[in-house]
Amino acid sequence: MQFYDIFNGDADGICALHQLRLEEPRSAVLVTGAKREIALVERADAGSGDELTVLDIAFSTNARAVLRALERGARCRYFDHHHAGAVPQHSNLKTYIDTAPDTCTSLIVDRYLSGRQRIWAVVAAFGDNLGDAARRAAQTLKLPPPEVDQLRELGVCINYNAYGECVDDLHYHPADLFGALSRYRQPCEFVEGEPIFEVLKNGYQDDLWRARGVKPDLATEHATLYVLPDAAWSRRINGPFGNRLAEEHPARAHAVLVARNGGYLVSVRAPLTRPGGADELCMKFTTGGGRRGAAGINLLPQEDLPRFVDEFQRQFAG
Ligand SMILES: [Mn+2]
Repeated sequence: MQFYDIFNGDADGICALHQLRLEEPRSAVLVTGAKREIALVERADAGSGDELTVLDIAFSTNARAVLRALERGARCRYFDHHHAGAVPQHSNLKTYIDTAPDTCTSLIVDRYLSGRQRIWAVVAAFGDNLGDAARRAAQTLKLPPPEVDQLRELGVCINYNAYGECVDDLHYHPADLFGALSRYRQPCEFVEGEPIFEVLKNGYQDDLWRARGVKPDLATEHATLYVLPDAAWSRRINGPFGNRLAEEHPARAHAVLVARNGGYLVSVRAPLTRPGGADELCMKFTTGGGRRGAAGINLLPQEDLPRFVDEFQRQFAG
């Protein structure tokens, strides 16, 4: 029998798994990738008696692979907060799915573990740009404000590492980042003692500085749109840049596009003050998906750009 830990390569996926493994240590085959690589369950060759733990990737994208694993006699626990589609009933499938805009997979795992590793859920919620939810969870831990700031910085840096077209764009393969993180019981030990943290922090600041130099292509009271050039740094920063803009202008929607293969990679952030509609907008395009507050399109064809700009403005007209 084999265990498979299948998780999104961002802060939420990594911290969700870390919480579970601190409580239930086990060695497992790790299946993960860049943030946009979400069809991960099909990469696990699960059979009879095997156990899959799936974290922070949309059920809708993985439903067929989950069903196939169940038919072969595997068991599956599924934790997520993305748009799920229809979820089948099966005695060997346990799902913990909550698509509320103020939760994330690590907060769902926090509930599952009755808060026993909550400090990592705080890191993850900051990583998913759920600042209010992160601070609410942090409050129950009675942490001093500088420590909360440190958790925020860690969440942002781990999340930043996951963006990119493929793992070649990333500073660290998410499986290796999880491996490094899994040696630390406390986030402050990782921040203070792990060289990887410095690398991510510096990379984030460099990439953000370059993005700050780009002028928006559209800037209205309700919606701002940027197009970044075709470069690895653009693909790493487009999502974190969107998060940062959302925090600076919480009543505004943001779209950050990256020129790519005759089209664009798209990252959309709904206004933080009205966190809805990002998934709805992106799902109007073939390769779009995500959650209500934050969503994306893997490849928006060049000819669809005017339609996207129209739909983006209409979705967040105020
Ligand atoms: Mn997430």
